[in-house]
Amino acid sequence: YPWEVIKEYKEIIFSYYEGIAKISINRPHKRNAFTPLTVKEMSEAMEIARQDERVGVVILTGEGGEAFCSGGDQSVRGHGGYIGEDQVPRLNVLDLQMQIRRIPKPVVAMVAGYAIGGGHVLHVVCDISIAAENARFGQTGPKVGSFDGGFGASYLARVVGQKKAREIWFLCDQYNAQEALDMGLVNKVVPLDKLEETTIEWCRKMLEKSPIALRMLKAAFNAELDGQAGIQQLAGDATLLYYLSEEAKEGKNAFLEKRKPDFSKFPKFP
Ligand code: 1HA
Repeated sequence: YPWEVIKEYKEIIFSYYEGIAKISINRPHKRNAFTPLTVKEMSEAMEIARQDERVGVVILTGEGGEAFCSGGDQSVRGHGGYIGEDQVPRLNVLDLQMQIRRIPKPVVAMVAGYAIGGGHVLHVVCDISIAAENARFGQTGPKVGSFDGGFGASYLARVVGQKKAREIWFLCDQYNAQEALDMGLVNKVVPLDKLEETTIEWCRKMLEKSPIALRMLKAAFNAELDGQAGIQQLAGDATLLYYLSEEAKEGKNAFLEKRKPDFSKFPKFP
């Protein structure tokens, strides 16, 4: 596929093709483990994808076919977080998880090889996960001295159930693609050489649908789980729709024209 680079980065590849933005971690020598810079670049790309009106769907993936992402780069893990050039310890992947959840467009994890640790959590928070047959899933926190008790625990439990989520975290075993499919952790498993083709096919099916309907559904799925913050997102979308109406425009116009608003002509639906 003729992906065109949207912006050049050091540790990711950010590209565009027919309504789809692809954010791909480019550290295959480290099984696509992320540093603070990788995450910063992914965050910026996600924001660009959000603002870009051409983009209807985002694919999150990793280069090389051997790993989606193996989590935080343990070689830069320091005192209180992962340390970048500025020497400041960070857990900035948590902000990226929030962005994936908040962006009002579907985000699809395209998983080849390992999705492990913080890399596993990244695919978990995506809306859809498509796995290659070589995909392997698992958490490692309790083995390497870490844990993600946020979406990594609570949302994982919503996806696979409480018993399975506790097993995944407490035992730190790895699961193959078929096992992941069986527990509802991924949507589909395909041969590695069909992974991108299938993912694009799924993206195209979503791109043919009403963007506002998809947006409202994503907000609604989140709202049930995210409490006040989830309702804020859904309510914001309700305001967006209201701003499109003549009724809302009458309020604004009356203010600008320094007159009393006349809402009498608008229906009072049962
Ligand atoms: O838990 C959190 C957080 C929680 C709250 C808030 C923020 C968080 C942020 C991050 C995280 C975490 O991600 S903790 C979990 C960190 N990740 C791991 O424990 C996975 C470590 N990697 C592995 O277990 C394995 O490498 C693997 C199962 C993914 C692949 O195994 P394989 O195919 O045998 O390859 P391997 O030889 O181990 O790896 C290839 C190279 O990549 C090795 O380097 P080399 O010896 O060639 O120099 C290996 O060291 C490197 N590598 C792989 N994963 C990582 C890594 N280097 C640093 N960090 C890694 N995560």
